[in-house]
Amino acid sequence: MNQKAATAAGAGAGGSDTAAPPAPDVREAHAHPKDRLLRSDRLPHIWCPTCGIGTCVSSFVEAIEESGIPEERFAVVSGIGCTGRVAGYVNLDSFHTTHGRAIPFATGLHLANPKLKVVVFSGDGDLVAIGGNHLIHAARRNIDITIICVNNFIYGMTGGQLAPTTPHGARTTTSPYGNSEYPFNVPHLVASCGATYVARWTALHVRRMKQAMVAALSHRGFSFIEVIAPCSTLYARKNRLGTGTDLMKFYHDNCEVRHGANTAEIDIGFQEKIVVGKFVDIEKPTFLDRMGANLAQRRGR
Ligand SMILES: Cc1ncc(C[n+]2csc(CCOP(=O)(O)OP(=O)(O)O)c2C)c(N)n1
Ligand code: SF4
Ligand SMILES: [Mg+2]
Repeated sequence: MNQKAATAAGAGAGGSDTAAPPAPDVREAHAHPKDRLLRSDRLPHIWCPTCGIGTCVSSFVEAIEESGIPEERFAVVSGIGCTGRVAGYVNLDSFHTTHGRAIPFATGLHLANPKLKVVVFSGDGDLVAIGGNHLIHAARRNIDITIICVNNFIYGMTGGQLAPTTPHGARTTTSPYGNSEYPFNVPHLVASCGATYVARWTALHVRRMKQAMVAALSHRGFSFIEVIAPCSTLYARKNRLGTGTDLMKFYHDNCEVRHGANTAEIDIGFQEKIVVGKFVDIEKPTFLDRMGANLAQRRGR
């Protein structure tokens, strides 16, 4: 037994006259101010260094605090993907559902208990590709839920394949010669379907993103925030866009804040200007408002 171990063993057995100081609580010593809203026992998280998803989560937990909505009223729903892991890291009632089905799951929660503040936090593939049909119908019905869509321009979790959000010309693992398709302009898609709050920010705009989240959480009706955060590992590498810092510099130099912009004019081209801002913020009866009014009318009340 070496000297150190012998001393420790002696102290532990009560054989020393100097009591050992209590072991420091490492978790407490390293407590983060947002730990209350995060499942820190699940950390470290799976996200790559410089990925924008973590930044969105940070803005989201700040928005929850700032919204004044009691935490027990929140329900967070995610689908499958890198972004889909958000549900597992927030210390709220949360649900990690199947790929593309976060919106119907969230709709069910909302209809069963309209007092809940149901938030869908998921990726572009989950919401706009496999889940696209659910997205357009939830927007059309003005279901009172909030959607936060991290658009990283690809399917991140499965290896960086082409998504319906990949900019024209961009390289992905399944488009080595560049994407020949037209991508969705997601804010325009949801706005045309009937979304009543629509905004777009990037992972650089942490404060604006948080403010948009606070606004979306207090909005009655279908609110949608697109956060542009190109996958810094797969998309950036395939397209030789540099490091996470280079991506941030790109947003800084190429984003144009244009509140109220016509969503038809905010397509995202490969390495072109990105229009950000709040595009839609209107009041309109929600799905449940319309259903209630319709039933009351039929019953003659
Ligand atoms: C029904 C079904 N189809 C396909 C998959 C495989 N899959 C898992 S995540 C994913 C795409 C993820 O892309 P996105 O939603 O954009 O999330 P990201 O990882 O980019 O954040 C796919 C195709 C699956 N899990 N389930
Ligand atoms: S693979 Fe891309 S999207 Fe997924 S965690 Fe890494 S950087 Fe983020
Ligand atoms: Mg994606």
